Amino acid sequence: MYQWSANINVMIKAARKAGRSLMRDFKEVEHLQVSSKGPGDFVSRADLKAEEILKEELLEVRPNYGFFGEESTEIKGADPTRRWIVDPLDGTTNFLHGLPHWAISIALEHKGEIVAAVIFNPIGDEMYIAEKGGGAWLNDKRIRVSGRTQMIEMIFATGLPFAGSSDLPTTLQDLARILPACAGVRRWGAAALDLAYVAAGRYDGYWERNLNAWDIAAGLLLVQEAGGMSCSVYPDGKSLTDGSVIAANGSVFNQFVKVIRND
Ligand code: LIP
Repeated sequence: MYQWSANINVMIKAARKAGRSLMRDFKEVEHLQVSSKGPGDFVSRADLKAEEILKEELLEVRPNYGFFGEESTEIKGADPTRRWIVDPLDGTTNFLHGLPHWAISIALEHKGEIVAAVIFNPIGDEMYIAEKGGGAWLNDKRIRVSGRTQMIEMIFATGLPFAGSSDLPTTLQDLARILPACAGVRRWGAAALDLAYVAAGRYDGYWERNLNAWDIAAGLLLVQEAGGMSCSVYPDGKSLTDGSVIAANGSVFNQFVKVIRND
């Protein structure tokens, strides 16, 4: 097994601690579905609590690093070259509805590059880990992107716009091009896990637009370290800044990029 850096150990410990808190709250959410008030406020509090745990754990050990999380204002660190990029609860809508598909995502950025990544799915007790140059791992097993070569046999994941979002026509056009060319498209609702599944060879590829850096930072490194490729949906874009991603195994990557960009 690869010898992780101290940072990865810190990230794993933090993810497990936040995971225990979210698991306790997830059990409550089930009861709240039937209450007239619904679980909305409760889930917002669960999300905030998880981010507080992560912030405390990560900054206690690395007080000089910055912290950029979904739920709070960015903290600039004394070391401006390093920051944690954190999504305490990716797949919030799933969590809210009692659907067991959500995760904690933690990435470490150094000089603009992601160098360490942990994505934790507490329900399945799946800890995805990647470190630059150290490969990608699921618990103690090395993972790789899928070996499929024919697009028609492949399964892709994506996100679907919700609540009147303006990118619905673009998404429908994407689907019209990709669906006839592949074995299926899935929308499971947690971008971090979508990327982790590409890294683990479960999905052959994934694309989505309008995400945030915390949704994808850790997953991008996992895909890369698992032997996959990724880029922005936009020809001159950068995923971490424009929030779009196309990721896949190397055999289909160029073809997949062409389909999504409609080249
Ligand atoms: C969500 C993603 C989901 C995506 C949503 C949203 P959140 O993250 O993981 O797959 O389609 O746009 O960004 O809000 O649950 O952290």
